[in-house]
Amino acid sequence: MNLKTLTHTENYINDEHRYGAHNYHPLPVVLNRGEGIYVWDVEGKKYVDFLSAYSAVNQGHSNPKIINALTDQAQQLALTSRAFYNDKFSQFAKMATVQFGFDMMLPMNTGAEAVETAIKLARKWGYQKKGVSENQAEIVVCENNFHGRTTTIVSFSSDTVAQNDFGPFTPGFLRIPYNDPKALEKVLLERPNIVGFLVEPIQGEAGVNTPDDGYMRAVQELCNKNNVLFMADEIQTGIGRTGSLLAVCGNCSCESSCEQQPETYARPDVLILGKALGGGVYPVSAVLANKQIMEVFQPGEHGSTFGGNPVASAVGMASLSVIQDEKLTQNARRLGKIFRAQLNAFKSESNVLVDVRGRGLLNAILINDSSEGSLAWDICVGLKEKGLLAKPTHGNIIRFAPPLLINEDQLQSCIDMIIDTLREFDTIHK
Ligand code: IF1
Repeated sequence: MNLKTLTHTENYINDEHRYGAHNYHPLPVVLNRGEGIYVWDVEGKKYVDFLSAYSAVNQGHSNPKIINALTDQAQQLALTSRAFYNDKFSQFAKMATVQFGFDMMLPMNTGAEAVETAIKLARKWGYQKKGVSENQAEIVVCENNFHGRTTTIVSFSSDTVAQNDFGPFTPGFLRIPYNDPKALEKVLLERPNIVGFLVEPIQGEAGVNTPDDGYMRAVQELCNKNNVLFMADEIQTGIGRTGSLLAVCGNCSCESSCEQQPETYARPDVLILGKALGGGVYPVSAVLANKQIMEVFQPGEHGSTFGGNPVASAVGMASLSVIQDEKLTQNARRLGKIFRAQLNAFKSESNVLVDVRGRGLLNAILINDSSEGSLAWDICVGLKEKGLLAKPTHGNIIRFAPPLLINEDQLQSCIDMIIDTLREFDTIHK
């Protein structure tokens, strides 16, 4: 029996391995405190969080205004279900619909629940408004999509790891290549029962796959022309992350979606939000649409115990206010340009760094290794030792997504840590 005293970290990891399901492979760090862009581990070491819980912590860890909204509301009235009205949901719905430019909002909790809501909305709209025959509705999605992990959502995944052994799968979905308006035009012309096109403005899990500037605008025009709902999944890209309030806005960094950039501005029929709508403290998601679409939902046809609860609504309002009041969208746009410029400059002298991509503070680097290789993981372990937490997606891609309130000096020290670490691996991989 090895009597070596285990560290706090090892004890927690061993317990999680023993008692927790093994559905993740976390980086070997055990966190117990978060504030702003920083998190601390159980050994007292401080890190910059460069993942932001997959863009759910845009406003920073334990943002004081959001924590106050959470605790004040929790002490007042936490949960009623929507069997009764409460005094916060209507205010949240009003704030969000005005800010994003839609008539109505249906509140849910997780992103996957909001995506499932959008799928049901599009199908019901298709039967009741478009006249599609019963059970014949089809929804188009993209190769390499990620929209959540329910059995219906993984039914249309192109990722075998996300799909394996979870069948039988939900029918009624078609996959086309991403960033390919011609492929969308073709399928819309060929298939009359299509009711919706579900797409991420930037594909996060696929490795921050950033499409051509005009893609979203082309999608909107094709969907309008063919009476199909354009459904934008902004769960990861929304709420300021890409340097616009919504990534579908393209190059605009205004505080609400607008028509300032007519050539690239795009407006979905159905907007799906999540993650940072909950300010990093509470699961809050939502589907927004205009009345002639949302009205197909009648009482008792869809819902959720926690959807639109007073705490979620208070947190949702605070989360949106912080983005606006602290100009985090504009900060993401400005600092993202600095990040990509410096990483791209380093690319020319590195044999490890192959590509840099992203928009705002949703960025990723492609590492010179196969997607089955361990180099990206090893680089993330190296970054952890330097005090920066990031994690690979799909093997050879590392996503970098700090909280949007990071300042230029903090970003510069993170860029230096990243380049120094890549240089160390450049030496090894000469
Ligand atoms: C995991 C990444 C994965 C999302 C988009 C819906 C959802 C997500 C565009 C569902 C969730 C999370 C899930 C988490 C890791 C992370 C993720 F892309 F962000 F990195 F998996 F692909 N639409 N993304 O990104 O929202 O139900 O999770 O609230 O499952 O490992 P959720």
